[in-house]
Amino acid sequence: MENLEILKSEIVASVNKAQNIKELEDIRVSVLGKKGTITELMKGLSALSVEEKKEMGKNLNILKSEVEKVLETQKSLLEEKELNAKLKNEAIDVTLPIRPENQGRIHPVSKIYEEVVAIFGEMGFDVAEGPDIEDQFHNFNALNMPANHPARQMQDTFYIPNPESQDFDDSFVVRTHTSPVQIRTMENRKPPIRIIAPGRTYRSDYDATHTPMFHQVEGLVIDKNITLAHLKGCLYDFVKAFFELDDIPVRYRPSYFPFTEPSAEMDIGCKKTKTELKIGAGTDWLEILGCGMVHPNVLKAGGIDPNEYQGFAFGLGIDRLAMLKYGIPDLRTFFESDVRWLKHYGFVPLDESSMTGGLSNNGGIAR
Ligand code: 2NM
Repeated sequence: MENLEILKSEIVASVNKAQNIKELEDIRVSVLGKKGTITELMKGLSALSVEEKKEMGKNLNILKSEVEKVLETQKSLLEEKELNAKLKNEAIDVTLPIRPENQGRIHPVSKIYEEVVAIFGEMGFDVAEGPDIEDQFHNFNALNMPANHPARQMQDTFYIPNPESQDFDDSFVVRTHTSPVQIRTMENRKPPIRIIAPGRTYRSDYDATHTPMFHQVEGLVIDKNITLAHLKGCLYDFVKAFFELDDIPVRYRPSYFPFTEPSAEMDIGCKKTKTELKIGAGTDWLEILGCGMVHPNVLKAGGIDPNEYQGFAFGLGIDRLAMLKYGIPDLRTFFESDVRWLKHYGFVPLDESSMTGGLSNNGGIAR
């Protein structure tokens, strides 16, 4: 019994002296392992008389559980010590500047998106959003595109089956434009309405200037007595701000969209040479966006009385604008996630786009 007390104090002393988990584990094995001190003593029990066996067995069990407890306590102590050391060792000072060569870049699409939002935001437009997956009412019917309209044909639109209906008219689509957001806005808000709807859009098309997913910004203004003059003034201010020019030649060509009447395409003046495109001067024209006065049928579909309210709308492709503004020749490279490409065409983060702080900064590309 006395020997066991001495043994216990020896073990406890060595356990408390252990400096790390490895040392502690060695001690555990030397005491409780297959050939450990306590294990050996337990093996020796069989040689004892029944009375001695009972007494000694009980004491050994008590010793064993006491030793286990001490080992456990010391283990969690050492683990905490090691964790704290590791945390101290691996601490990261998040306030330090990062190495420039490792700094991430803002994608040109994000940059244009921010610029367009900044410009129209300044003019008092709200940003509206809607789902990428739409029903055909919001994507087509409400936009004055009846069931047999060419743009509804299979080759342009990605359809998604409706699990609850076999009827093709009930199938969903991934939106082919952001116009359904305008319809949802008309349904949910009362005029005056002044919104832009930026976001992803999808069409089955793939070449150097078309990708199946692309980005659009569409705008919608609805109020009493809105005319084509409001449209022209608004879009003129936009292109001046966007191309960072005090003046820029613009022209409108008559066009057709099912959702506007009249409809037009807006061109800006430019000079095209074999190697360069100079915007804002010259005798050439560059198509920038589509626009028009919202068709009465569209207003009606959105729950707005066309006899009381009028509106104008416009739509532009963000990807196309990015290609133009930054001279990027192939749209497909936008979505290849190549970090070398992003390093070349991307923008330094935190160079925020604002009307007062400069839209694109440094004339554009960060190097
Ligand atoms: C364009 C061109 C012209 C347009 C119309 C509407 C709505 F929903 F208000 F009728 N949203 N977007 C529109 C008009 C879009 O994109 C080239």
